[in-house]
Amino acid sequence: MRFATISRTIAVGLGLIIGASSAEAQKMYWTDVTYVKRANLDGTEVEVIATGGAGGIAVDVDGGKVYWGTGGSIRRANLDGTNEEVFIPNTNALAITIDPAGGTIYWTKGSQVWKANLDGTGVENIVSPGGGPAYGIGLDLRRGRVYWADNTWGKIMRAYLDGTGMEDVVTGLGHPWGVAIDATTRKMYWANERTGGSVGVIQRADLNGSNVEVLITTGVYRPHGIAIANDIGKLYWMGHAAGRIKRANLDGTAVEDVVVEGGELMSIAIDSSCTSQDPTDFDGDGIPDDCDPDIDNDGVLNGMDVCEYTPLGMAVDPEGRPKGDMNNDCVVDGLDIQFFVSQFLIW
Ligand SMILES: [Ca+2]
Ligand SMILES: [Ca+2]
Ligand SMILES: [Ca+2]
Ligand SMILES: [Ca+2]
Repeated sequence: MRFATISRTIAVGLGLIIGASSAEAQKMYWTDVTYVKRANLDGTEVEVIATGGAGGIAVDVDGGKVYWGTGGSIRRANLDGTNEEVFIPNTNALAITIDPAGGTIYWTKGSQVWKANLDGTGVENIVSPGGGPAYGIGLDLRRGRVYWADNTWGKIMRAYLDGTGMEDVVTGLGHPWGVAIDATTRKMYWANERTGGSVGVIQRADLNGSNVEVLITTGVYRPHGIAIANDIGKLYWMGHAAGRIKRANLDGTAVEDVVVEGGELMSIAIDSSCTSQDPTDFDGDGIPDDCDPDIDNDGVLNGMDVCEYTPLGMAVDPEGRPKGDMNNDCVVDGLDIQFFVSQFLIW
């Protein structure tokens, strides 16, 4: 998996230089109410890869699998649709996202968030907020959080990857649908399918919920799914009411149609969902920090680490703090000895 990530990054880099052939072109995958389809990012080569879509969709390009919800189960197949199988039975996955490096899938079922390992084990309900359906979900692996949009409550919520720390991030929205996270720029984008009397807007905010802005107001067509293609700096969304896949620059400019097919378009995923504009790789494991669920390789997930980074190779306690860190500053040095002695002197 590690080498696949590296080779993928190299392939993308070469593709930008020499012009990728169609066989290597990045793809977008989507569900409508009947099919699962894919196409190149410029909208060419649309093909049906499965029937029975309607729910969420996510791509694990390193593992070579696409996952989608049918209403009754999560199914998966190879990227070309072959070897289709039931992955998780008896669940209605409205939105799906994948942490390829961590080998984990997250999905919404009603207002709940569930997770499982990509080998199908460890199925777990991590939060049950009790709102309406959540059609959008996204991961900020760098800070170890999962985000989702409650369509009825009109808000974006988040929690740590184990479900603890659930909180509202943005409230008072109309009916938010898809959510896309850009960990590098610390921004989240969402599709608001109805707000006030309008047929929807595309919005964004900082990952902590501040600086909410309306990015795109015209030609959004009651937007549903949304996804970011970091390699080309584009934002894609499903124009549900017009059967169109639209895209724009990340600042909202240059809005254009990419696919015009009719039908009710639901969710979209892009096969670079865990690439990053920032190549920083603190622990040197080949996974950029933005995509690495454990940046310092201490075995504790980002967001659950008490210390943001622990020295590589240093023994840590179960919270991700270096052993021997007496004064809780995440560094083991002479200050810890001073702290220890001062405690001793007090007694
Ligand atoms: Ca790394
Ligand atoms: Ca790591
Ligand atoms: Ca860690
Ligand atoms: Ca210390």
